[in-house]
Order: sequence, then structure tokens, then C-alpha cells
Amino acid sequence: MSVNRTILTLDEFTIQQLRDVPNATGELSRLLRDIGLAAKRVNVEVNKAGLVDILGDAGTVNVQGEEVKKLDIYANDQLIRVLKHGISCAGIASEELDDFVAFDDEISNKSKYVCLFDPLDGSANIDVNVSIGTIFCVYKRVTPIGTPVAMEDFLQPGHQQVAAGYVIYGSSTMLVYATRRGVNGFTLDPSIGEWTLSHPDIKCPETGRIYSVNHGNFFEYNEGVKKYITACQKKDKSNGGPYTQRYIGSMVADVHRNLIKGGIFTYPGTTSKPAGKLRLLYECNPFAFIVEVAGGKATDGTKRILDLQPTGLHQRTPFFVGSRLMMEELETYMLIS
Ligand code: P6P
Repeated sequence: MSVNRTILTLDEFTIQQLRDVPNATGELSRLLRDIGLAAKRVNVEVNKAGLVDILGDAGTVNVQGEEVKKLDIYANDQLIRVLKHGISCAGIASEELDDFVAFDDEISNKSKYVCLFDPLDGSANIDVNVSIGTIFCVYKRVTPIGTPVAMEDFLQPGHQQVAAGYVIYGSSTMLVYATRRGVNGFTLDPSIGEWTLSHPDIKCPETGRIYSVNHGNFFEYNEGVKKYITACQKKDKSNGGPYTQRYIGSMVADVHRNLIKGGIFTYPGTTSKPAGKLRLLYECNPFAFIVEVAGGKATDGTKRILDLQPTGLHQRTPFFVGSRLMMEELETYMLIS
């Protein structure tokens, strides 16, 4: 009789990681498990999103007499709830909130971590059933333990991240997170309601044949970007091609695919939006950290994303991320003014 092989759950994996790190307190492991719990709750609602006619539209009251929230507000609330009630996070910043939130209670103020997140990125795709995602990252606070967190705890350069990850609500629901020890992917097993290790030690292929860009903005890109895109279109078997263009319009889905298969994702600046669209702190930094740990690269076209010194919670940046060799080829074009 065949017996199911032992599949590590997220809890078992993070606890196992603890064993390998001397004098670790387990605080980061608990924080990651808290995020995993919030994501499971979000996943339930995301999977029902197609039933909006039954569940009611945001702003209404459903048959149970509950206020129906927009899914991104619901996701935001779930993340704040688990992190505030946990013992591993002193405060958060969110795409959904203008300012950061200091949890400012005796237990939370003793926590050494802060968390930043985009609770539900790509939520405009929900009503057409396109994969969407949660993006998060974790920093050690720089203000004194025991005090409420302050803005400087959140405006740290991305290379200070201690962990970063995302959840992709797609054909299956996955949680992928990175620490400096590696990138690991967990698939939600609905039969037991657990995140199970399905993609251990993810590495970004050194090169690939997928390039992701919104061609609709082509004539607003700078010369270097236009020349790179044109070069991608001209690839054939003689020079590492042919390339294929894949752009879902949901960053988590696009970057996840390129991380696993190899490829490059771009959201360049344009003449009308020179800083581009994507947010540095809770979209670009987390993915830059994840992809770099997996062996890839991430820049704003010229500078390493993780070296950028943030000046505001919601600042935007042009963003290029992916396989190392493809990023190095892009960089040769970005030197063109
Ligand atoms: P565009 C979704 O709204 C998002 O923030 C990212 O997930 C996605 O990569 C990008 O915007 C798509 O933007 O302008 O190409 O539609």
C-alpha cells in the first residue's frame, strides 16, 4: 500500500528553519505564519468573488447582515488583524492606507519587526477572473524596542529586508517567500487547510525567452527601452530566441511566472508618468529581494532597486526584474539616452 510522502507544512518548515538558526527567537517564523493565516482567509473570499451577485456588491449589506467590503479592503483588514493580534509585528504600512499604523500596545512595541504590504494587487482583474496577489515584506525596526514605531522604520532601503513574499490566488493558491537563506513556495492544500511545501529552494533561471511589457505604452518609453523591446522582437534561434511576450496585467502573476520559467518583467517610466506606476516599498522592493535571492536582478533601469533610499511610503519607481542575463542585456540598452 503506497503511503503519502511527508509534505512539510509552512508551520513545520518555519520551525525546522528555526532549528538551523542558533539563538533565533522564532518571532519572524510566527510573523510569516500570521501572514499565511490572513492569506487563507483572503483566499476564501477571492474564490467567491465571482459570486458577487449572490454575495452583494461592496458597500451593501449581505443576507447575513454583514457589510460587504471590497476585496482589497477585506484583505487589508485581515492582514492588520492577524499582525496586530500577533506578537511579532510592531506596525504596518499598506497600499490601502495613507499613513503607517503603529500598533502601539505594550506587547507590539516590544516586537522587532515591521511589515509593509499591498494586500490585494491587481484587484481590478477580479471581475474577469485573472490571478491576483498579496505582496509583503518585513524589516527589523530601527527605532528603540519598547517604543511605538515611526516613519523611519518603514523608509528603509530594500536591502534591509529580512523577508519578503507574495501570495498568488490563481489556478492554485501559492505563498512564496524569501529570506536570505532562500526562496520557498507553498501550495495551499484545501483538504487540510495548510500551506504545503511544493517549490523548495526556487531559483530564477539564468536566462529565459519571456519578456513582459505593456506594449500600449511603447511610444512613451525612452529610447533605451524601445530599443530593448525591439531587440526582443527580433530574437531568433541564432541569438537566444525566439522570445515570447507575456503580459497578464497582474504583477504577481507575471513576476511569478518569470521567476519559475525565466524571463524579464518591466514596468518602465513613460513621458506622462516618468516614475512609472509600481510602488517601491511594497511592490518593487519585495519582488526585487525575492528575485535577487533566487539569482536574478532588479533595477529601476540603471540603479539596483534594493539600494534606493525611500523618501515616501507610496513613491513609485520604474521597475525591471528577472533573469540575470536578460537583465544584463537590458542594462546595455539603458545606457542609451
Ligand atoms: P498596466 C495592477 O493594477 C498593477 O498594479 C500590477 O499588478 C500590474 O503589473 C500593473 O498594474 C499593470 O499596469 O498599466 O500595464 O495596466
